[in-house]
Amino acid sequence: MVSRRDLFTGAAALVGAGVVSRVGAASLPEAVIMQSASTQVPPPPPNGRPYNPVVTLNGWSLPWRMNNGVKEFHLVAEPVVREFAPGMKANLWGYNGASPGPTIEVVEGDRVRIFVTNRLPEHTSVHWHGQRLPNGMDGVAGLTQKPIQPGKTMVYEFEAKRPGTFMYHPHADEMVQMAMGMMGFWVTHPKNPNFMKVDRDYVFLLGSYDIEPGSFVPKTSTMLNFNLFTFNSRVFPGIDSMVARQGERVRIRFGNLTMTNHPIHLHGHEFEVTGTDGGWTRPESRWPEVTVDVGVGQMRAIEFVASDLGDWAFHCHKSHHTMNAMGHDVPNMIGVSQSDVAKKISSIIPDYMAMGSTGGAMGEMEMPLPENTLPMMGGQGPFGGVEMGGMFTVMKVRKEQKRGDYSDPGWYKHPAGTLAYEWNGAPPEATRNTSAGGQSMPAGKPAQNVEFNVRKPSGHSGH
Ligand SMILES: [Cu+2]
Repeated sequence: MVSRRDLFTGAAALVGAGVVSRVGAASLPEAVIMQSASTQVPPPPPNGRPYNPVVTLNGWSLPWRMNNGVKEFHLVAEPVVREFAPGMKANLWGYNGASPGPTIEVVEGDRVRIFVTNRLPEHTSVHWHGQRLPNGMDGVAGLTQKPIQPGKTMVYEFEAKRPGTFMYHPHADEMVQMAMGMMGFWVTHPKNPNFMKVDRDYVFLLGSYDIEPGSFVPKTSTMLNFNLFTFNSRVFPGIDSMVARQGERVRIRFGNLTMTNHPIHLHGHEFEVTGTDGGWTRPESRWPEVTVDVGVGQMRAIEFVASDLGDWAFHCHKSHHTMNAMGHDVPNMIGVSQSDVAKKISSIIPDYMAMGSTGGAMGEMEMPLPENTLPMMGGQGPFGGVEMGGMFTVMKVRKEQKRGDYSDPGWYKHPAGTLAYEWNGAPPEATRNTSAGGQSMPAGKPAQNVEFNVRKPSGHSGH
């Protein structure tokens, strides 16, 4: 995993690798750009009202300046290069050097002024998803404002009325601009920093891209056949782990700006949905879950007590969403002996790749990959290949993790007697059920006389 966590200390003084200051016109707040794709833990707020900052997974929070009581931010819409995981970079559009853009953190009741400079080759706008604001600040090009032309800066100004979780994204050429990665997170903290206080508060956006292996730019007309599913435009093993000290209360907030729903699943703990993009849920309306489905355009905040030590998987439960770019058009050859068929086909179709005849085990397939793509699954865990990529990361709960420490503690060391183990007795006689409707395949006799279908999936239609 990546180890990092550089800090910056607010708008005035910037320290840390990856943060570059770009001074604009004198009247504009400094536009800070981010060049790193690793998680940047924000410091306590340097001015304004106090709050407990969120931690953006593989992202960062945008510094601001105070100007006569108004919190001023400067967003720059621009082309960016985003590393999805080591070995693959994409040319996206984003804000201030990264996609997703920086998280904007304000406090309930703050007067907020956001300068948006457009450095894209086409016009844009910014919609502040979920906010109560004057209609003319809602950012829908053509409906509530003129679009922001290339090279121009427009100013949005409103009071952050409702505490909670929000997103921002363009409402101008949406299909292209969102497929290119233009989106960001917004958190309005409650006035009272003790309201629904948690020990750790993680945020990220769910994303999807269609980037052909070997190419660098997403296809923007794709509606269903996406091949990269991301947490904050990173894919496992490029996604940082989340960490918690045992017993801490953890909140994780995620917003969905993809074209489909994502059932997000946490192992080893039950959680409750405590917030949506419409606000905090009432305590009497909550129930325990281990998976929550996040619809398109929705946001969910979940909370749980990190009670159990370990490395707990946290992922989208659609198995195609925990695969990376390759392999979405792979024929199913389970049960078929392929000894040298694959080689012959490869000489005709260079990028041909078949699933193993005993199942997937794609994490262990060694296929030559085109430049700039990722194996379908690729991360190494302490016990071998983790056969997932995409929307997958790990929630690491440790006794010794210090409060406020977000550094990766490494892999969990399982105490004696708490790890699945091999049974070493004699192999059992197989029980065969020959009653109507059930018949086992004879052992050791693959395929012959057995009819099978090789079906080539056409993509993700219908997911
Ligand atoms: Cu998903």
